[in-house]
Amino acid sequence: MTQEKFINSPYVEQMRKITNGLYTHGWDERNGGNVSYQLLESEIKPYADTGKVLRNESIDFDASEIAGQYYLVTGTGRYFKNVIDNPEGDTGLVQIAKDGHSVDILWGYNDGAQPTSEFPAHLMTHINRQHVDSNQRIVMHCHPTNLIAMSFTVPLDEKTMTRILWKMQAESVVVFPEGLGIIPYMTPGTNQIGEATADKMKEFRLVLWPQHGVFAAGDSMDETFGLIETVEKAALIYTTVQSQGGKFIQEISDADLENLTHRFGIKPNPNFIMGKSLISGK
Ligand code: 2HA
Ligand code: ZN
Repeated sequence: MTQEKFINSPYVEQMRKITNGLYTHGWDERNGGNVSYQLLESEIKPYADTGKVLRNESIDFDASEIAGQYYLVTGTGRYFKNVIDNPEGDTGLVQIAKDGHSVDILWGYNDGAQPTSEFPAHLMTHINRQHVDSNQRIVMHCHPTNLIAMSFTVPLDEKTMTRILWKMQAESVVVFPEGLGIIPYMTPGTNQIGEATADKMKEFRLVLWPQHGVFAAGDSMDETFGLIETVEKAALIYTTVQSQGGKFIQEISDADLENLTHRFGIKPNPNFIMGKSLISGK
C-alpha cells in the first residue's frame, strides 16, 4: 500500500480526459451523458483512500451477478464540462453490494452525488458484454448530434442505418463490423431502457437510442470513445451529403465493403453486408 491518493490514479485521469473530450465534441451538453469504468480489485487496492465504505446507496434492480465488482462512475445530474476540475465531486468509485440491490461508495461523490440516472443501462450492459468479451471494461453514453438527427430521418431499421453508416467512409465497417443496434424510443433512466439496451449489447457494441443518443461498450476508454467518434463522423458525412442535395452519384459498393473486411481480417455482420445501393435504391 502506498500513500498515493486515488484522485491521482490513471483511472481518474482517464475519466477526466474522456468526459472533457465528450464535452468539447458537443456530445454532452449540461448534464448529458454518463460513463462507467469497471476496475479490478488489484487496480484500486494500492490507493490509500479506497478501502472504506463512505455510504451505501440503493439501486432498484438486481445486479447480484456482478456483486463485488468495482465501478468508477459519473454522477447523476453532474456536468461533463466540470468533471475535469472536480472529479472527486462529479464521479465516484462504487462496489456492487452482495445482495446486488445497493452500492457501497468507496471514493468520490464528496458533495452528496450518486451514480448516473442511467446506472441500470450501464450495469446491465456490463453484465451482458462480460458474457461475450472477457476484456469488457467501459460503458459510455452521449448525445452525438448527427447520429441523433439521422434517427429522425432514416428508418429505425438496423440494416438500413448500418449500411448507410458503413458506406459513408471506409473506416466504418472496420471499426463496427457487427453494425449498429437500435432500440425503440424509450424513457431514459428506466430499467426498461436498460434491459432493451443490454439485450442489444449481446450482439452490438453500439446501440442507438432514437431521438436521444448512443450507448457504446468496449475494453478501454480509447476504443469505446473511438466507436462513438467513428459512427458520429459517418453520421456527419451523411448529414453533409444531405445538405449537398442528398443525391448519391458515387458510393462505396458492397464489393468495396467486402474488400475492406478481407484487407482488415474482420467478419462483418452477415445480415448487413449485402443490400440496396445508395445510388439506385435497388
Ligand atoms: O442525464 O444523458 O440519458 C444524463 C443523460 C440521460
Ligand atoms: Zn442521455
